[in-house]
Amino acid sequence: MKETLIKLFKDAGERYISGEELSRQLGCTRAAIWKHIEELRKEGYQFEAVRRSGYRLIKSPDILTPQEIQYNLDTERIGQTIHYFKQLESTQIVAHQLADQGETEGTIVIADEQTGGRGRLGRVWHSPPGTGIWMSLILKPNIPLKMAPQLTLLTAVAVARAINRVATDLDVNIKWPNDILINRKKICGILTELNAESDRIHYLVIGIGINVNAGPETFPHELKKLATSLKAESRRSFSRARLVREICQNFETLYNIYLKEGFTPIKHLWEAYAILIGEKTRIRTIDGEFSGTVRGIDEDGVLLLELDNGIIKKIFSADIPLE
Ligand code: BT5
Repeated sequence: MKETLIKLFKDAGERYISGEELSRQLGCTRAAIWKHIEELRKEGYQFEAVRRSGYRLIKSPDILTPQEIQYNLDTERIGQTIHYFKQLESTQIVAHQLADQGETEGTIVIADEQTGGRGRLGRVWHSPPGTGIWMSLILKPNIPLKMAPQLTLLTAVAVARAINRVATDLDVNIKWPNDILINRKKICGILTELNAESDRIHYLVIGIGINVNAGPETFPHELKKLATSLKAESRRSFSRARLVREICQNFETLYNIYLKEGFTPIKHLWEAYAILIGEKTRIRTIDGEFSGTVRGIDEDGVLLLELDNGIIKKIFSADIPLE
């Protein structure tokens, strides 16, 4: 009911909708409509009520409820089911539980705040309330296990393109394998986790964390130099729901291309956003530290580092510090 009400108001734009029209469209009494409008007001929706004309929606809150994200969402699978929580330990945990119970591909778990947001290797992901996007996407691709890291790169391209759609003036970069940067500071991190058996992937959970409306002063001390947000870079606020919608749409487009044509077209798109290519760097891996020049990625999405002795070393997983 609330969803339909919001859709009616959004579709009406500036136009007032009379109580009579609302009760006819929704098939309930005017008293019931009034009750729903009061509930929406409590969620932060602002209505203007004018005698004889009716109501119109003048402002929607910056919230991540399914009704906000799914308004005009043009996808077949991605984001068609959304589980929204005000607070969670980590959206990854809930997405794994749902996937274990057979939840369908494209389902999203999203939270306004995470109390135990996680990065790779048990690192902490700072996820305060009200300003960021903390979401996990369930996928069930029929691909060999070793291809799974390609989906991290695909996700990075989808997020970079989505950011470009809402903030056309910002220069977005991808740092292999899982960081999105603006002005060489981290705005988004991606965490790909999977459940697989021998070479069969049961499902993947792709976690996406984006700093959207956080003021730069709100980052903890250790992140101040490393992290940024869309607001800090552009001095304006963004609708988080719209950005999630853009991510869903861009992701679905790229994912369909990937499933049909493989990684090559995604690789080309990825390269257009990549930083560090041609730069000299030091890379930390579990086998030790290597220094050399980044030459790009291969057809599998593996990083190619030209060592100082000219040998090309394949890097499957690593951290690349930014100097
Ligand atoms: C990542 O790990 O970058 C993956 C982050 C994934 C977060 C999402 S949020 C939704 C979903 N649910 C979760 O629990 N997680 C996923 P990694 O490459 O290991 O980077 C972690 C490092 O990034 C930390 O050690 C910090 O240095 C830095 N960091 C932590 N919080 C940050 C933030 N909000 N913005 C920028 N950098 C941050």
